[in-house]
Amino acid sequence: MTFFRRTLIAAATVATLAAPFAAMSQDIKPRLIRFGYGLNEASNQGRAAKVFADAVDKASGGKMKVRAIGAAALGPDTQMQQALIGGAQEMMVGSTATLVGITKEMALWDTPFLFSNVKEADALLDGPIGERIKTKLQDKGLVGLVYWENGFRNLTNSKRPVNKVEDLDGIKLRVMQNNVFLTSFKTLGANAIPMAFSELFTALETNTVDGQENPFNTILSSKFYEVQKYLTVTNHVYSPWIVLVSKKWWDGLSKDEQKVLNDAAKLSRDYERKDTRDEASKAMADLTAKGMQINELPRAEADRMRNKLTRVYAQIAAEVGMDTWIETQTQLLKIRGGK
Ligand code: TK8
Repeated sequence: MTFFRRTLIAAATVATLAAPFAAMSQDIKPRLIRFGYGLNEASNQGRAAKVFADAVDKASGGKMKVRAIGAAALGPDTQMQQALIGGAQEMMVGSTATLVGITKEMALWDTPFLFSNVKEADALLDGPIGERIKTKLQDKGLVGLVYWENGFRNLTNSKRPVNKVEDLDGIKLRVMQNNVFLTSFKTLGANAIPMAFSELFTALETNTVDGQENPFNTILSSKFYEVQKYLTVTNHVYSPWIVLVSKKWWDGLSKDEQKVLNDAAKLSRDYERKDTRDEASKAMADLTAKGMQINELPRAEADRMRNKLTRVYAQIAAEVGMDTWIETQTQLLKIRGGK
């Protein structure tokens, strides 16, 4: 092959790759995407935000730049959601639980003990039900790209090990700003206090609250082991995170730019779930080494919790709609039967 031909082919390849962004080539400034999140940079959330940012940079040939901003520096989840709706911020990742005030169907994911393993979670979140609930956000000014894994939530506190439901009595427990969580933990006897995640460490440190509940990964990355002695493995609910875009801003993007974000989001999701699961599988040993006293909630006690929460299940079914509720149960039975 002559040098000339090779150069021509190379030039043609570059042209093809760059074609979607040809229209933008007059723009000197890349599109800046502020991507906010609540946890530290050194967390599963922070690592995946970086993977997302790198993927967007690469796929857009540097024409789209994601600035990942962690530690709730752009505000807690609920504040960022409003900034996205208003168009003052482009993207974020956060809990689906704090979105329920905007899109009530998100409450489905708050259902205690809904999933028994991550396979079930992936199937439901990435399947038609997860998609439909995500689409509902669009009426409210948000575009949901993908679900990331926050994880199965466990309980920590500074008072005592929780071996039975009654051990929760009177424990001042921070919960997310979400009615299902609030009602559930009140029903179980805790003194449940809704609070933004960004205020949680200080609240634990100053004993404004005695405890909280989050997945292993967050207990580690947010250093809750410094201010909490007891960890009870409850797996009481599987929490997703959702990657959100301001619809106002999204509607101004070209189809190719939207594709860059969609593809990078999927890539970040696959990375994030794997990373989270790897980290979670080692977390018990890590947290024990950090001095936490860990116990597992006996199965019979988990069943007692579930039974006490009957009213909460009815409340969720009403919020998400009976069709979706029944379809969810049907899907889960199918997955479980297929094992
Ligand atoms: C991080 C939160 C966190 C959530 C919570 O911003 O608030 O407890 O589990 O992951 O979204």
